[in-house]
Amino acid sequence: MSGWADRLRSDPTALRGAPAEAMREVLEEVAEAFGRRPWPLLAEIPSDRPVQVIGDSHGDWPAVSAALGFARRGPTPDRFVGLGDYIHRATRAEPDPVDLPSGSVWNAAYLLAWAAHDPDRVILLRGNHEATRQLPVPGPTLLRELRRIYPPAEALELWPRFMDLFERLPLAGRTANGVFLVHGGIPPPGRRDPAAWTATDLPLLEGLLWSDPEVDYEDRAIGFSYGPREAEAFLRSIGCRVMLKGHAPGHSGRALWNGSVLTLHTSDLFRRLGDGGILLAEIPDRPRIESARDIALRAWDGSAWRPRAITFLADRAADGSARAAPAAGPAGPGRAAARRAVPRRPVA
Ligand SMILES: [Mn+2]
Repeated sequence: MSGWADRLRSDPTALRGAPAEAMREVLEEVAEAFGRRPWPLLAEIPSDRPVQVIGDSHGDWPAVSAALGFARRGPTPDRFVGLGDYIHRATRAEPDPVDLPSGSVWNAAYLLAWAAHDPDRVILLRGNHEATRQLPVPGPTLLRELRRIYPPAEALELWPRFMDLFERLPLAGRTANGVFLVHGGIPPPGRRDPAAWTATDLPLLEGLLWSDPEVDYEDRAIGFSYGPREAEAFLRSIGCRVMLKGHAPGHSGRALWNGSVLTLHTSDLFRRLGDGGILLAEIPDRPRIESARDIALRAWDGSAWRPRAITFLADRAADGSARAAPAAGPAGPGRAAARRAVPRRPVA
């Protein structure tokens, strides 16, 4: 045991300059830990302490390590949940990671090392980018990023080791106080009972990892759209009132449907979308979470996590654009407005 995983947990770039053998050692340790204690498809997360949640990070290890540092700042660390998409900084406009070379590699290795070391407190959910061998994503970059660090044969040998580990991560999470945590959306009809979920069900993966709220739905050619009534019915069926998700960045930092869905992104790549910022959400340790109004949002300013107000959107205006909910508490007219039927677009 040469301790690479220990070093990595205190510094995401600790393996920079080390041979591929060091990364292999870390990934083997993670695989052993996951084997000793396999992750369920739905991670059940106790609410005896706050839960800090990050959205899509896409290789932004400085933001991720700052978030995990915040979660672990006290003598009793908070729980920490990642909503997926730790790798691939590619967008169609930016095929190569520029600011953080090989950021996907360091971000993934750092988070995996933590999840293996402290599975009660560090829980990584799968994003669509971690399921790319089941449902391909456009422009993946993990292998290219590995090749920048390691000789080609070593990179090609490490790549499937990363993917094997990602494919063992939970598809979603549920806190005891009623928050559903997932990368994209709700399961498609016929798959709404988590007890019947299976690891190889591609429509289930598509629903959870690729879907978007109808207001964010775009022609990805994969995934489903869902509306407020479907989302609320699913959440109630599993004992939840609120969903925290990543994936579609258009409403990052904003709560849809009067506080039932909150979207988060935790990456420099998306900091200008939605209400902007590199975000961290805190689910408090109270008995029940009724709305995103119960959740504390913070944004990273480069040195600290600053409190950030959440924008609450109710439903769609007649022109299809989202509009702000009237300012009201959970019992006010904003809540009633969210329960009205809204015009729906057919499921794609
Ligand atoms: Mn995604």
